[in-house]
Amino acid sequence: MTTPTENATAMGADRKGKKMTEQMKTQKTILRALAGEVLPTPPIWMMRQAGRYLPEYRATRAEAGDFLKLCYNPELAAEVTHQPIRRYGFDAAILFADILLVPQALGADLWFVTGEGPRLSTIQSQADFDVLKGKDDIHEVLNPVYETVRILSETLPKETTLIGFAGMPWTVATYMIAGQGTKDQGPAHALKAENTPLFDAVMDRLTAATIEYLSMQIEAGAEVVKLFDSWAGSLKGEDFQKYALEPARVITTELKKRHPGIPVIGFPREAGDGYIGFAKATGVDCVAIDNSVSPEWAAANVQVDGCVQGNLASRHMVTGGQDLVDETRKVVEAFKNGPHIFNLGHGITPDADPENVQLMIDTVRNG
Ligand code: 1CP
Repeated sequence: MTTPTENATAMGADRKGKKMTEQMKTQKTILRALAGEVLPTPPIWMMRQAGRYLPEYRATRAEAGDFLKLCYNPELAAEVTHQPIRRYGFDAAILFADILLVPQALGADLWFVTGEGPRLSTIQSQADFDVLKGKDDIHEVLNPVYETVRILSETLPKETTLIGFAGMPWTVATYMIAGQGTKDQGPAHALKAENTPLFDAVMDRLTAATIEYLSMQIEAGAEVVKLFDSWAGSLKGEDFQKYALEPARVITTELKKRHPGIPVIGFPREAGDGYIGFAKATGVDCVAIDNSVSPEWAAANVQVDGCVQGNLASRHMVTGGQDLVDETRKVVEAFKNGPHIFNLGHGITPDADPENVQLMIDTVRNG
């Protein structure tokens, strides 16, 4: 028996009944899903697909010296971006870089402590911010990233979509204010409450820098951009509107003005009810969903407005087995009547088994 979706696709129409053009049919699958097409098999990629769970990544990172040197070495950064494509044939490659390169380009000190994570100089006062304000040319530091994008746009397989990305102002600000990752983003919430003008100035500086950074990635060849707001979930009520939704709207609007047609994926992680209406309010083409909400809920409340991405729990990449297969099928099933890009709900962790990734892909593609 064919589903209504398969029927519609077979008849050459998308779910809104529009006739599909030849060009649409030959486009890359990720771009088709982002344009609102319902595909019989969802395209798939995985957050942090280039990373420590892969032995070939660990080898290239060792060759580069350390993580930051890898980010700023275009040949090696392109190599690790290719690795999961070569191994698994994902439908998209995500530029290898980090959201914390932007603070560094703005003049913050940045280093990584092995086994612990990122460390940065902090912003506690106007004087700390003024040091950064003096640094206007972010591209000086970020040029190697654009070079990585150029290499990738020339060397990726023709069916693979190249995704650029940046951290969203709130998420990046949480690291810049605290000087490290925090469980509850306490220092950023404190600065927001105690010195709102300074906090707002940091957010505005980051919003402007993010637009310039993503714009350069697009010019260099990124075909889609993703906005990572990993800590959006700790913004409640009006704060969510002001510091998650509004920056996403401003950044998306400006990018689309400069680069008409560029698809944007928004990821306000753990937004809960904040996911509802997010695409309409911001203009993003796709909302990435974490696994704190069920795929059935997301289909009913978010996918009604367009493409969604997600949302298998990343722990299945560690635990594997029948559970992985069952849960993968559930995600595919829940989203099958609308545009969907299969992904995890958050990044794959370093303790994941590469064979489980293959099992997930086989399940998505072969049922
Ligand atoms: O030791 C190592 O090799 C470093 C591990 C690592 C990797 C592989 C870090 C440090 N960053 C990255 C790459 C990375 N980071 C990518 C590349 C592309 C891919 O997905 O394959 C991307 C998109 C990111 C984005 C990123 N960095 C986010 C947003 C997404 C998310 O996971 O929520 C965040 C919050 C960061 C900060 C960061 N960078 C690295 C670490 C360990 C962290 C998190 C620190 C914390 O837990 O607070």
